[in-house]
Amino acid sequence: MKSSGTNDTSRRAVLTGVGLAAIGATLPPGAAALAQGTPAAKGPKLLEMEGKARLAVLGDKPLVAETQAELMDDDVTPTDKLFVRNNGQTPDAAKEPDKWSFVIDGEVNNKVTLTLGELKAKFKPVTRRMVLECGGNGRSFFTPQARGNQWTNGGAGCPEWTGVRLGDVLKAAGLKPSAKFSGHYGSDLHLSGDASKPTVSRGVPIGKLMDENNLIVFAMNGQPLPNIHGGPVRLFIPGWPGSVSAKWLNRIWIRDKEHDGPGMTEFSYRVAIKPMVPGAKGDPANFRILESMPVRSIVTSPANGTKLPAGTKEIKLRGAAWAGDLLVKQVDVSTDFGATWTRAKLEKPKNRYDWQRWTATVKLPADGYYEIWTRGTDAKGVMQPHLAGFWNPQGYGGNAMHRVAVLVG
Ligand SMILES: Nc1nc2c(c(=O)[nH]1)N[C@H]1C(S)=C(S)[C@@H](COP(=O)(O)O)O[C@H]1N2
Ligand SMILES: [Mo]
Repeated sequence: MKSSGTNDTSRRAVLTGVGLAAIGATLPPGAAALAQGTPAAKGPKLLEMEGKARLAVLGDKPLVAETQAELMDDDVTPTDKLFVRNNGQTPDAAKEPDKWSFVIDGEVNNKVTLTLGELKAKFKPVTRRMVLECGGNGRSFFTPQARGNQWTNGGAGCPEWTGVRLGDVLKAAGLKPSAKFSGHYGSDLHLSGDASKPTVSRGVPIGKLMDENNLIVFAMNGQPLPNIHGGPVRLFIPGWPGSVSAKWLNRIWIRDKEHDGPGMTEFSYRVAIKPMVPGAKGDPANFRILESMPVRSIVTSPANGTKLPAGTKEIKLRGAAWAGDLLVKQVDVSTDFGATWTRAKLEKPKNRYDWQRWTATVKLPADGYYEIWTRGTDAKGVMQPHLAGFWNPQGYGGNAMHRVAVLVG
């Protein structure tokens, strides 16, 4: 496992001293087309926000910024490196966080209103390292282009979340037998400025809602949850699209039927039941809700575009892998475009829903251009495909193998 000691930092500085732009300059146009570190290649706008690293901005209004793969090299994602995905306007930071309140209503025996202060006083805190992943992660790999933010693999991160178990709070409210689904609401203003419109409101079936890993979160990496990540209070439901994890939480509505808030209908967070023709319009009747996220493995070191000294004969790789509700069983890497594969050393997760770090050492027989490919296989034996398949209008499930280019000499 990687530690953040000085050796590591200096080693990385050497490896990433020259970026993809430099490799691009030495290659004919299009030659690096298979590699996926698109941010550097496209020269993205970088985020400038206090408390955040220079993430790649995918959109301004609403603010969406993804984490470059090489910034996902820490075992625990530092707060400044976690991606940002807003659907509406960013609210102002709460002045008195402990007075922040939310309600649980609908199909419950007792409607519950709790302030953050009460939540901390009445329920046992839990801390767990868990992956948050945007439902659209990997969308940019679809052909033809799917609608929405063009995420590469950077709509994911694995910080340490502290909160109380959602199930404990729901037990206090008492679910009625009619409880079937949840609807989550946050206090961020809709992009249009219309206060009567919820920005996004998604939910999950009661079975998933009661999972003991779900938290009502008030701290990240040991610090109060930052405003940009939904502080003072957000929901965190791991394994499923990040959009169910409402930021600035103010209401959990327990419903007697599937929730129909913005983000639940038509093609939103839905995938085709019967495979559709890429680029076709699609019929909403052919779609089901995307639940567990698919398996994904990424190379976090070296960075895409790394130039290595002439004569370099082998390279140490590091990465991460995760698979929604499932464990990752295996990670393999290739340096010859998938002709041969080497099994990586895969760590166990610290707790359920943690990502799994991996390492591997591969040989580079001669100077020249290489691509490092990685592919994960989940506990059910399902592997990442070479390309993003099962096209759908809004581009969910784009979990093509990750590929980074390196140039020796
Ligand atoms: N209230 C509210 N909650 C929200 C969102 C939002 O726009 N508003 N975005 C969702 C989406 S799509 C994702 S992927 C995650 C992103 O969380 P982050 O910005 O902390 O990374 O928050 C989810 N919760
Ligand atoms: Mo998302």
